[in-house]
Amino acid sequence: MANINVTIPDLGGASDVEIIELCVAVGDTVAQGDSLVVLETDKASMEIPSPSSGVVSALHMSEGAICNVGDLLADLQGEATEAPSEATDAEEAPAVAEPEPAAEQAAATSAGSSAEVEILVPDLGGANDVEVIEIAVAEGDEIAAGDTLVVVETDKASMEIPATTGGTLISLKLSEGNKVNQGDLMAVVQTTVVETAASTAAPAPVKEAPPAPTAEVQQETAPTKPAQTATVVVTPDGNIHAGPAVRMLARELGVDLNQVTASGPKDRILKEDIQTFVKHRLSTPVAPVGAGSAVIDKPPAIDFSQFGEVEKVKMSKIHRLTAQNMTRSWLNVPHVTQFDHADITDLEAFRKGLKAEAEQRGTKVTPLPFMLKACAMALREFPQFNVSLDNDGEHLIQKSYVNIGVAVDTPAGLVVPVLRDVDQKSIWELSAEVIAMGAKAKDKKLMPADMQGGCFTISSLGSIGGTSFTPIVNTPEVAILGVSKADIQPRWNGTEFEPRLMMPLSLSYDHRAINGADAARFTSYLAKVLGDIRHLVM
Ligand code: CAO
Repeated sequence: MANINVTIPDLGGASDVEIIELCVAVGDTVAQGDSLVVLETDKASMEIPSPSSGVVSALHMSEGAICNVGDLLADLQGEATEAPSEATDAEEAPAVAEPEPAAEQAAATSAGSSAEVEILVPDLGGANDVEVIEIAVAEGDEIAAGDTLVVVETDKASMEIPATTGGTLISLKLSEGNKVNQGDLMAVVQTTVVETAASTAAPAPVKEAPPAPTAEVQQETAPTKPAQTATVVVTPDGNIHAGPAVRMLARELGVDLNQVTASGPKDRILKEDIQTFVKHRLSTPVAPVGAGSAVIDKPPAIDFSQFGEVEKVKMSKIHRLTAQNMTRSWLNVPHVTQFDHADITDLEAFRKGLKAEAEQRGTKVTPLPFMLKACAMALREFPQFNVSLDNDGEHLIQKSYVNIGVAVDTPAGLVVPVLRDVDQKSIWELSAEVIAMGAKAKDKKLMPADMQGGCFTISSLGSIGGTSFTPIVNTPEVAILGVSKADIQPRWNGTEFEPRLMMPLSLSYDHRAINGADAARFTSYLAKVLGDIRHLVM
């Protein structure tokens, strides 16, 4: 049994590096290569592996401690894994696998003041046939010592293999997908050699394996060749633990690692975690801008054929667009619906009195043109309803024109043609336009311009039935009036109940733009105007 002092290895030039995780405790039995601690520089995290198997007899650092190369990290009681006779102390122990003499060829030649240096694959923590997943350089590149040449990936970790020397990369021997082993030739770098008497006299072959983070060992009895692992866990965003390959995949897919749930050991994000995240996102509608960060899961897919015969029917384009618009409005707009009734008894008497004249004019007057006219007046009276919210979240766009859309149900889907300058048009004009637009809509003749520029929408279900409903605001408008079927109801006139024709009004509004009191004033105003249409001429 030997007492092995484990010190902090070369950290790629980094100093004052923080220990972010202790992986062992005093008394733990560790195998060679087991992680002792995890360090984090501003660029990367790295695990410091145990150079030998044994029992941790002392830990000289705790989480949060700042360390530098050579600092004493831990004591191990164990067997030295290797005892090269030529090495006498840890300072001389190589940081990486010494090239085997058999593999050492005269691969480098001195060229006056330059030499070609072969860079070999270092010890990969015992892993064999490791895949190259990324080539970080190209032939002709000027590289510095420490620059990443390639990224390899074992089934446990990704590792960046850095250049051991700077210079011009004159030959790259690997490509993506290659399987590599320790000692394989990765690249040849032409580097400048500072000529010394020795180098001039006998230029030595240069063959280097890159130093990966490793634990150097100071051993009292015999030096131990350090184990090699290069589990580089890049963590620029705080406590995220993800290897370079995972990070690269995240970058390619535009995935924010902060949002990914890690399933690897010690909360490490794995490739599968990214894939799961992306799959989930693709199948989940993301709330549009303005709806905060809410993400709502789709209901699970169900095979309805298990319950009976079914047919899959394609939605029309209008139907699909309507679905999107409705979802967007529903998710963006804080909706409130204000209900009211308008007494249209007198209006209906007047309207019916127009029947003969309407026939003469070749048209028909329904309650809708009166609704349009009353809403146009209300929009003038309450201009806060004639706005859109600016996307900057800080402004309202106040409109001076009064264009009102009318929802029309067609076999192809719901469309909303817009009637322009409603405040300036007569009931006759509006009647003709409603009929014309309704016909155009049903004949699929509406042009995009016919459906743009609305300030407010009326959705009338009065010809069908119902007592009230909650229409969805037709964004970017901020309010919509739902009209239900007028019905005779008993109303107290002060001395008795009398039958009155009451039309239900359902005003949905965007509570970001309009407050409830204004909504109540708006519907009260509509009820007043529709209750006595002499107000329409005021
Ligand atoms: N209460 C009672 N009766 C009403 C009414 C109301 N609120 N609104 C309309 N009516 C009556 C009309 O007076 C007419 O009856 P008469 O012929 O006896 O006068 C009858 O219902 C049919 O009216 P209409 O639907 O032909 O005309 P309109 O002006 O009310 O509507 C338009 C025009 C284009 C909206 C219509 O053609 C249409 O498509 N209606 C379908 C309803 C619809 O799609 N609404 C959109 C809902 S989507 O959210």
